[in-house]
Amino acid sequence: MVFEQMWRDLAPVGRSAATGGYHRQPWTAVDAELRAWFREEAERRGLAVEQDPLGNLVAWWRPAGTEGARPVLTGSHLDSVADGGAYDGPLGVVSALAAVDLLRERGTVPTRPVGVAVFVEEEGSRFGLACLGSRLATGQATWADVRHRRDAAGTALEDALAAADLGDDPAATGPDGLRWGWLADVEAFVELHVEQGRGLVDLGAPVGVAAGIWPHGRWRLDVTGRADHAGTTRMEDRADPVLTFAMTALAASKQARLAGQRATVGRVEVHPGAANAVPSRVSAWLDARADTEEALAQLVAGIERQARDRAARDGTALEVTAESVSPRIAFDADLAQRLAAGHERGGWPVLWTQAGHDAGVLAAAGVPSAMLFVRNPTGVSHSPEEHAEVPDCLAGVEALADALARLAA
Ligand code: HGY
Ligand code: MN
Ligand code: MN
Ligand code: MN
Repeated sequence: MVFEQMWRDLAPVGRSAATGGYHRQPWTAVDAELRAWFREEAERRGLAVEQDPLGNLVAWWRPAGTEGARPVLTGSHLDSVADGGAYDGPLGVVSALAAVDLLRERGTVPTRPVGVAVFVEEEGSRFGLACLGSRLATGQATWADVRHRRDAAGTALEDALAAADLGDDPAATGPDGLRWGWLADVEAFVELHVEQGRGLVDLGAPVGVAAGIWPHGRWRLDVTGRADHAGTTRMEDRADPVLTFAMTALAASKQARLAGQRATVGRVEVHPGAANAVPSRVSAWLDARADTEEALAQLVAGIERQARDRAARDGTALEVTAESVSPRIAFDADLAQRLAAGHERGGWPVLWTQAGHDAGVLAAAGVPSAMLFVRNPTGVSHSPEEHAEVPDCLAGVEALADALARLAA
């Protein structure tokens, strides 16, 4: 079956032999391979591929007579977190292409153009800003805001992009050049995604519909202390930023747990990184999520307060920088209802998610957006363990095809 064939073709791209996880960072050789795969699949189907200067892609199915009609958009992303799973992102892209196939098999001819989109750097795994591609496409970030961002190796985004040689210069297109003016005319965007928790397992449903996304964001914590000898420096004479960091990570976990919210420190850099030296600086990334914007602000402020108290005790200096913040998103209720109700088995459950998505960014820009989730048996995501069973994936393709048929008819 075509779905499984596409899945097999993608499987080795960016896969670590050691862990089975994926390393699919934007503007790398692996990214070029993913991009080529998508182009080939689109062209095989006679879809016209457009690429913006950042590398966002849209493959268009434009049957005769759809000129001038408001388009319907689907798709997702192909990038991954470091050592991520196979499904987060690619499932939405593969399912979108499979849904086009299914509509054609059924003889459904849409009366609107149908676009399959691939947004770049959704995870923000390279340059720190989640949903970079869709933020730029919708004007929620500008090229001037982001061009000087650096990855872990110190490469600036503008240089990474130039090296990727996508054939277009984002700087030359001007501050608004990346904006997709036509997005304002989109009838609906439906992103299919693997579920990243156990909501559908608990509900016993293969497919669900997203009600909305919790507000969430990333904050960079830079703690500066004083480098010194690990042996000769008395414990009371140190200014050790690792202590400030460690107590902050504990405080973050405790505060989030008590409040029923989420706080994670998934990335830490200790400088200069010598086992026998008191470190000079720690950079840590706090990911925090909460059910309301007020609760999120309170959570982050509470963590910051404890970090500052601790820094004062340790003789270190703390700097907090917001790297990316996403507001609470309630998806178009009407659209969600139509997606949920439109199934012969009596409808799909509707559920909230704590994970960010390009659909959230498009929704924030005023594009009527919705999401379909496919059951994940263990709920594990952002990990090589992430999984979805083929029958559930096929149910997802069907649900997406049904949604597209209704929206584009
Ligand atoms: O990090 C997230 O929420 C998402 O999976 N991009
Ligand atoms: Mn993800
Ligand atoms: Mn994703
Ligand atoms: Mn020595």
